[in-house]
Amino acid sequence: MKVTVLVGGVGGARFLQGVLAALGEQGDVSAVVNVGDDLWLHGLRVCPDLDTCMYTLGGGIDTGKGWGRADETWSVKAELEAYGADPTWFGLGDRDVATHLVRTRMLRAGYPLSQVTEALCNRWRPGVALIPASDDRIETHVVIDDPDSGERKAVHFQEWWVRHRAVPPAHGFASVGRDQATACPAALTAIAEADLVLLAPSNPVVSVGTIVDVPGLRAALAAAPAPVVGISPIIDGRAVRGMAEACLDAVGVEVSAEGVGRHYGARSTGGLLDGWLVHETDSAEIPGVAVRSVPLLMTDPEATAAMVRAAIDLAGVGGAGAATGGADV
Ligand code: FO1
Repeated sequence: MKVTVLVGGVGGARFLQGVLAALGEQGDVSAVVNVGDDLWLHGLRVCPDLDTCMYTLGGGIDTGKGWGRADETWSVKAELEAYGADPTWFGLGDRDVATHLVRTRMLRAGYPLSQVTEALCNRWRPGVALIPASDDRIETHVVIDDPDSGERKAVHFQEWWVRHRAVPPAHGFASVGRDQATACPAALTAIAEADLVLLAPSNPVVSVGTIVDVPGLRAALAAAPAPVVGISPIIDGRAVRGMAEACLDAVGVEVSAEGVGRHYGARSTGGLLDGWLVHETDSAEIPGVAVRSVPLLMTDPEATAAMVRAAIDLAGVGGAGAATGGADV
C-alpha cells in the first residue's frame, strides 16, 4: 500500500514510526515534509523538520530532545559563542554541523533540496522517502511585539520558537518566498500515486498549514484519487506537544479537535479531509468528514501503529472494501 504523509517535525517523525510499524514490509511510505522552519545559519542551510524525520527514522536522533543528533558535542557552538558570532540562541551540535555542511555544499553545487535529502538519506536509510514540500526557499516568519523594544516586527519562526520560547503572542504568520515557490514534483507525485494520504498530528498552522500553502499542494490534495485522513494534534483541548495552541490562537482557530478539523475542512467542499481521527475522549461534527474517536497518544510505535490502522480502516482502503482498489496491507 502506498501511503503519503504530510508531516512537520518531532510529532511528525514519531507518527512516521507508527506508519512504518502499521504497514510493515508491504508499506511504501513517502513523507512530504515542512520546510518552513528551515533557515540559513552561519552560512549553513539547516532543515529542522527534514533532519528530525531523517535522524528519528535512521536511529540517530537525540531521543530526549526530539531533535539533533544523539551523543552530540558542542565544540563548534562554544567556539562560535567565543567569537560572539550571532545568533547564539540556536544550537548547532558538532555531528549535526556535518549534515548542514554536506547539504550546503550540494545546494551550492546546484542540487535541489529533494536530491540533497535523498543523498543524506543514503546514509540514514529512514525507510520512508523524505520529500521536502518544496525545493524552493520558503520560510515561516512570525509577527510579534519585540519583548525588549515593544516594536511590532516579523522574526524567523526559529527566533520566535527557540529564542523567545513562543512566549510573545504571535499576531500572524507569513510564508516568506511562498509566492515564488513551487511544490516539489516528487511531492505532487507521491500525493497523486498514494492509496492513502495522511495528515500527521503536526502543528496545523506552521507544519501542515505551511505544507498545504505551498503553491500546487492544495490542488494536488484536492485531485488525489486516494482518501485523505487527518489525525488531530489537539487532545482534550490541549496540544500534545509543541506550540500548536499559540499558533491556532493567532489564526483564530478554536483549540479543539473539532476546531482544527473544521479549519482543515471537507475535501468535498474545497477543504483537505475525507476522514478525521480524534482522541477517544473527544468528538467532532464536521460536515462532509467521517470522524472517528480512537486513542491518539503516540506513547510508542505500536500505539501509533494502532492510530494508523484506524485511519486505514476509516479510509476504507487496504481491505476487501478498498475504495481505491489499493493493494492489501
Ligand atoms: N530547538 C531548541 O529549542 N533549541 C535549539 O537550540 C535548537 C537547535 C536545533 C538545531 C537543529 C535542528 O534540526 C533543530 C533544532 N531545534 C532547536 C529544534 C527546532 O527548533 C524544532 O525542531 C523545529 O523547528 C520545530 O518543530
